[in-house]
Amino acid sequence: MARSTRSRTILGAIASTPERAHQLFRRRFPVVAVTGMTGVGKTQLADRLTRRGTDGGPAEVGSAVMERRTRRSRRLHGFRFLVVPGDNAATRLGALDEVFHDEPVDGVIHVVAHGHATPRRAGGTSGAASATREEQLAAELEDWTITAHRIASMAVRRDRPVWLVIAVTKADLFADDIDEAIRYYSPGSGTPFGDKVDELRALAGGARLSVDVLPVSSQGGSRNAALSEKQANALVDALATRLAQLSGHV
Ligand SMILES: Nc1nc2c(ncn2[C@@H]2O[C@H](COP(=O)(O)OP(=O)(O)O)[C@@H](O)[C@H]2O)c(=O)[nH]1
Ligand SMILES: [Mg+2]
Repeated sequence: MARSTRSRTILGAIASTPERAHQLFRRRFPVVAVTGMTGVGKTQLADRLTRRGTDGGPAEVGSAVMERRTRRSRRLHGFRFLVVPGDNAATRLGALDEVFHDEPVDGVIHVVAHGHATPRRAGGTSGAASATREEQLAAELEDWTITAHRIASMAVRRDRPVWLVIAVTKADLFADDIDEAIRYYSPGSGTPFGDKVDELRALAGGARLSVDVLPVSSQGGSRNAALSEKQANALVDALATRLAQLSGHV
């Protein structure tokens, strides 16, 4: 009797505050936006972090809709990843609004590939698309400029700090230059990208925004790969560990 009264009370409380219950459920795991231009490797990285197998064959590069992935771990130490479409379509602007304004995320993984983004063919054309590494680096910078502004405006509105991890992926493609790649994306490096990171930190305020730059690779171990599967796994694990630290899981 007492028990049924209590459960009715709890159910009643939940029913009378459906919004709160929804929020509690939604906020169980930290929410992480995954940003970056098309072809840098956002989807594969989110799949790796959530331990989804890449189901054979090359996946469709680029996506017009937000992709949602959940990393489940023991004791609620999971994450929800929202992969923002990289193409500059109307859907992207809506997705950016959603993660940085409407329901601001806890942290951001901005994915870059040191100029190794897989070019997406323009609609209606055939044959492989091509772009030089310089063009790809310039495109990454332009994409970062847009996202950095969104992160800055979110950070200044927040009452608690926001974290940013710049994930330099496809490290298997520049395994001998990983240090150089990390430097290129780092604050205080004096590179075009580093200068933009410095601007973001100045705008957001250093205490409101933490910035990490970490190498990662979603692939490795294949024939001729410069990174072994073990090395690639270690990079993914190191990234996951850092995300857990930033989210107060450990
Ligand atoms: N060599 C290499 N290729 C990768 C890596 N991650 C993704 N790719 C490839 O890059 C292309 C784009 O990856 P995808 O995750 O779809 O990029 P997105 O458009 O940012 O979501 C695909 O052909 C992937 O197979 C990586 O770590 N190393
Ligand atoms: Mg994708």
